[in-house]
Amino acid sequence: MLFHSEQLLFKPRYEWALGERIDHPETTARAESIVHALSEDPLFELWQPPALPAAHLRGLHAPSLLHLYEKTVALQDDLYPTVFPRGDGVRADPDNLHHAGWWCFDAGTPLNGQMWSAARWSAAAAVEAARRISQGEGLAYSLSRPPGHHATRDRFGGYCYLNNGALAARTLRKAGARKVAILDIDYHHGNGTQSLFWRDPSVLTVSVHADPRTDFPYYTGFPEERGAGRGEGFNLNLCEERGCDGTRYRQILQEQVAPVLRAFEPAALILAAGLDTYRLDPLGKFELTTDDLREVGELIGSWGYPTVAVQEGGYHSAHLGRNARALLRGLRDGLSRPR
Ligand code: SP5
Ligand code: ZN
Repeated sequence: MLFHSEQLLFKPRYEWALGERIDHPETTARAESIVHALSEDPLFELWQPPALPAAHLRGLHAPSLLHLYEKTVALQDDLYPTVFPRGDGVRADPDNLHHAGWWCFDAGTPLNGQMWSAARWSAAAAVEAARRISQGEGLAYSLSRPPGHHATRDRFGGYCYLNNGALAARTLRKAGARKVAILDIDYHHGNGTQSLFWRDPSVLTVSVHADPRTDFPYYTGFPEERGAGRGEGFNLNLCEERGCDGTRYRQILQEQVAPVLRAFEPAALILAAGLDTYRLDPLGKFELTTDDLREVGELIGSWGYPTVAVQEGGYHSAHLGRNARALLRGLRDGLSRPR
């Protein structure tokens, strides 16, 4: 498990939900729950990643977005962008925090003085996990928090600031992997990851998620989004109705995801490991149990790809640790099973 304690210093306090101010779901208790559960398990060791040079981020994210993030370290309070310009002739200045709305796509993802350090360590953990896989390990887990799969090249949103899983994929590609697949099992569509590799045939992006007509991120995640240019056909969106249970979920993985991965033949897999498909999750409306998550892990592991598991969502803090442990134990068991 890769994790840095500075990731705990970022505490978003609230978000806006249909005019109501609610407690922010993306809490430090989430990470603490996972650290606690995995520390108790002798199978997992806790490692601190090396710091990530800013240059490493620039290949994936817009310099203007990173510049804005650097500005946020001076913030004394939470900043929620409120002005979102669009259209031609708009010039946004990343030195002016009043312009932050240019780089933002929702009202749930605040900026404050602690965000940038936490987000960078979160990304550093994912990059280090990927580096370990490129050196021959079979499974590495990054406790990335804040999460990443909603972050695009130049926009933050959905509690995400840097796209940790995409950075992991790029790390593997740079280390020589010709093809990498990202499988996103978070309850929500991985819109950021989709957009980052939209035209890239060397990174297959697959996301299994709730119907965007009723669930965040609302605008994307439909099956007809398949990539473009040379990347056409290398993005797959599988939508499932609310109420989806473990049996149905594994059926989708087995019947619709496994053959696509097998045909693509990736050198490694990035698993965007959201746990908000859990039946008690306050945001997700699927019905997976802890044991289902273990079986999901085992099934994915049984496909045999060296795997970087990167934490995404999952908001039932009290059960989050044991759910992460179930998924990871399943993955490990699946990977070690003879094929
Ligand atoms: C990484 C990740 O899982 N991000 C999810 C972001 C979802 N944000 C929108 C959530 C809408 C909140 N509705 C409040 C319902 C509380 N019962
Ligand atoms: Zn999610």
